[in-house]
Amino acid sequence: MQLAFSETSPYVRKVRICAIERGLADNIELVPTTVLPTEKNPEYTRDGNPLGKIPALRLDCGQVIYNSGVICEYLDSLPGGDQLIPADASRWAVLTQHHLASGILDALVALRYETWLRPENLRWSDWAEGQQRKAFQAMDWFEAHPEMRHGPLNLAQISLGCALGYWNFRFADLDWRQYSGLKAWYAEFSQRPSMQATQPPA
Ligand SMILES: N[C@@H](CCC(=O)N[C@@H](CS)C(=O)NCC(=O)O)C(=O)O
Repeated sequence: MQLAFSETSPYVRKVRICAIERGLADNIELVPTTVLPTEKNPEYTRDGNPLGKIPALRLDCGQVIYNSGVICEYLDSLPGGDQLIPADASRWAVLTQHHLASGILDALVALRYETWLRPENLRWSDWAEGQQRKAFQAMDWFEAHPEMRHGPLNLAQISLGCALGYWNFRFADLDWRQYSGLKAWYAEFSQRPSMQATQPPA
């Protein structure tokens, strides 16, 4: 399998962590892929994801699947280590929490584009503040629900770890350390070998 990849993408990181945790990483070749919402990558939009977003996973049969959550579900369907998406009644909670943590990423990635890519004279501070607010609202929920951080490793925890890692990577000055439960959890979670092996560049 081939994964369209960038070291800085937190969505790619989520997929890589799932692959490592399920013992599948050796089956995946990482293909460096440059994407930006303001520029077309003709080869990748033709042969990979027409939306021009990473990650996308090319299966050995040639089929391409994209969206990090869909790819993680696919990896979880393959024979490997413990399932990251439970099959029992907790499945829907885990998938919903995964979506919430991915929503932090969506807000932070949008904020990153707004503050780094968009020309200064076109920026809209209300919109940027709205994205920050969404991220903090989701953090409020995670802080108030410590039970999701315990128990067997699952996709929601991985997604939350990637969100906090991206937050530190791109927005070190936007402090989230007031969330003492999340801070303590992340200090431990970020030591997992799969998190260490997929850290964004310094
Ligand atoms: N919902 C998508 C989001 C993927 C995404 O936005 N990836 C960013 C890189 S971190 C990207 O491809 N940006 C390029 C663009 O938006 O055109 C997923 O979960 O895979």
